[in-house]
Amino acid sequence: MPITVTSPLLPDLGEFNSLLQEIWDSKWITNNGSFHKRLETALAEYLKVPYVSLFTNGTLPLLTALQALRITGEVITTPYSFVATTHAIWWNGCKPVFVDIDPATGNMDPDRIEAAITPKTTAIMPVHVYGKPCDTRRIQEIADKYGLKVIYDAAHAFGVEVNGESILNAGDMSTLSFHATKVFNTIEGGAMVMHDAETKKRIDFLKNFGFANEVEVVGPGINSKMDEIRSAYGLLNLKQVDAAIEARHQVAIRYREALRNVEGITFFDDMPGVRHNYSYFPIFVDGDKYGMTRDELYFKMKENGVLGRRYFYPLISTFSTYRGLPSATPENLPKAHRMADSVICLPMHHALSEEDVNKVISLIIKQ
Ligand code: T4K
Repeated sequence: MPITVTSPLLPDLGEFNSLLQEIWDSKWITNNGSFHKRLETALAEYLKVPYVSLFTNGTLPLLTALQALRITGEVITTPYSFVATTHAIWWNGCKPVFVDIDPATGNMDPDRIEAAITPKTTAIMPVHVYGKPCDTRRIQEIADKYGLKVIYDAAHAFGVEVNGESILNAGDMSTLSFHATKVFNTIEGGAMVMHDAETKKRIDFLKNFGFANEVEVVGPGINSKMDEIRSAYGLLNLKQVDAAIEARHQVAIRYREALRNVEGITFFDDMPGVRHNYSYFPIFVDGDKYGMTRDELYFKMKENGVLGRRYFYPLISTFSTYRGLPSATPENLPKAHRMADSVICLPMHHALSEEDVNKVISLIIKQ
């Protein structure tokens, strides 16, 4: 069996079956049913945020956030992410403006934001990449100075806290992905986090075609409601997510111990005051020092049944839709290119055995 980059956290099948029985008995399978409501409440409590609105995946809340805030013109974002971040900007008819990253975190470099602002800029869409918190205070200061909205793509940042406070409370809205490959999954799924009841109401309208009631449509909504089956599945997974995060933490500790002194291999350490979720474990390969290029190591691991992934290579700014944008040039994004060209995300999930972890390590250590 290959060792894959991740493996989904699955609820107990017996418990899931009894919730399915409840759903079957109720004959209410979607459209804001009781499991949907229960999961929203449970997640708000777990994540320490005021309001959560569930979605069918992590892409649609990004689209909906831009729509809800009536974002137009240009949106400043990072090229170092999964392509969904930039697609959401494009689908709203806005122009993505890429700024380079800070290599210390992989996140958008706040020092580069002001130079990218033009009279057409209306929002900033940063990503807490790999669940590492952005410098939310600095980003907010810039946003306030120029009157911009901030929407965080927090797809990787489930449960991440800074000094005891959820990172999801930063900005105007944050979005989450509950895809099978994420720390917390509902198979497919996602959510938006917002600060007040009025916004939650509006988002709930927008994810249901814009319907405020049977006869009134208050905006160009979409259909992106999570169904009852996935909501029930999510309720069960929520009970075991802390244990899963702790299991991931132990894997991170082991990787760090073993790889710390390997010439040409670097990785991130935990940040002070941060509750991390260990969603990914990226390493960065310096080919000259390590003696093998990133791709040589990547394919060697693959041939030996260790399926790491080069998240996030290629950079979003190099894809055909975006590469013609003025901000997409490699000269504008040297640090993002360097990171994309050196990264391998090692297998990281709750169910990795000691043997699996040792195999990954030995493939990196023994050239
Ligand atoms: N913003 C950011 C920053 C994101 O990273 C993402 C998604 C989004 C927004 C959008 O959220 P969603 O709309 O997806 O909810 C995966 C995921 O599909 C995607 O959700 C994720 N980011 C992205 C980083 O990675 P792939 O194409 O790498 O997944 P795949 O199918 O190759 O799976 C990777 C490994 O996981 C497999 O080798 C084995 C394991 N796996 C996967 C699945 C689907 C399983 O063991 N079981 C499974 O069912 O994209």
